[in-house]
Amino acid sequence: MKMVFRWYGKGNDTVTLEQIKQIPGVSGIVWALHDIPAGDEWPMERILEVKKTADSYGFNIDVVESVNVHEDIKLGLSTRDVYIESYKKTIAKLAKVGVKVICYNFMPVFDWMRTDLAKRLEDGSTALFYEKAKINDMDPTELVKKIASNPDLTMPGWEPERLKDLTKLFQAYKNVTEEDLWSNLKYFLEQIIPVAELNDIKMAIHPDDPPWSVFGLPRIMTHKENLRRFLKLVDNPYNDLTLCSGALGADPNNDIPAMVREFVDRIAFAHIRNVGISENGDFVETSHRTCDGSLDIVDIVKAYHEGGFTGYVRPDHGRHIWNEKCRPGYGLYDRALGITYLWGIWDTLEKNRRNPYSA
Ligand code: CS2
Ligand code: MN
Repeated sequence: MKMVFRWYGKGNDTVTLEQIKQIPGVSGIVWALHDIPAGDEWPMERILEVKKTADSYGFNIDVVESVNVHEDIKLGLSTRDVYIESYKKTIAKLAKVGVKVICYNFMPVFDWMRTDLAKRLEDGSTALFYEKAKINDMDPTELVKKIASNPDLTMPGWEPERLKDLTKLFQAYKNVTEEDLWSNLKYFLEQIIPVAELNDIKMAIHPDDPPWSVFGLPRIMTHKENLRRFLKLVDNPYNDLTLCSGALGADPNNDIPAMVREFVDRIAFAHIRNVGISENGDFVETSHRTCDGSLDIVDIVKAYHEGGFTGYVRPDHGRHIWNEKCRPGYGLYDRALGITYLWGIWDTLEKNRRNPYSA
């Protein structure tokens, strides 16, 4: 496995490249041009800037997370072709700097959803938390009003332009069914995958987080049958998965180690983190340790190792520990601790006794 670390860019991240450099076994940064609106073509000079910075630290920039998909593509509007064309041009540009994987998602309107970004855990740290009833009972128009009156109310991953007119977006999705979303995703993939293949870049869709419909919006990347269906939409090795254990794992019916064993040859990018799931469906993010959450992280890493996984791995989110002030889920300390835990499991399986100081 190739360990990488998500970095939001200079001035946009509390974590520095110097700090990332000192985390054991990190070979690359996972990056994106987060200020470029979904649907716009990425400027080459900006891409080259990232390459230059990463090179100066000896990091690869093989994985982009994400080139976001414009809402019109998800909605299947006639305007989608313009955005698909610009997506193709961005793929070709990213290939020029050696990108190997592009992560994206096909969640309508929102990216990941939580109800509390700083839930206090018993050890005094805080973490991202989802209270199922709160979302199920929330009238989406209430949320729209809340966001409209409080522009700061956003979440990492929520693109500002999507939040600008939520009322219009909710309206647009009123009659969009899961089957509509499937056919719009197929249309997108049929256009994009040949370009990805030509540029030797794997497209790796991130599952829905949480893996169920929120506010009545359709969500389809939610469980193993849908992952099977997805891989068949365009059955091509460049049409791959970002298998996120924490996103899919929030549904206790999703057996993550079994999913890894089934899909490992079509997983280009692994997000490995743990979640603690309550009886009532709430979940809180925990340390990476198996014994701290509901997922068997040891068996998940074992499944990747058994499958001879050579793709990219990141520790996804971490708790906020030692009073670290950071982007929710994206502090330095707990993601670094998570990485050493993942390496510990992997090295044990590899019987990794390499001694760099031996003659
Ligand atoms: C990420 C997602 O922060 C996260 O949980 O895994 O926001 C992911 O970057 C997007 O859904 C992928 O496009
Ligand atoms: Mn993830």
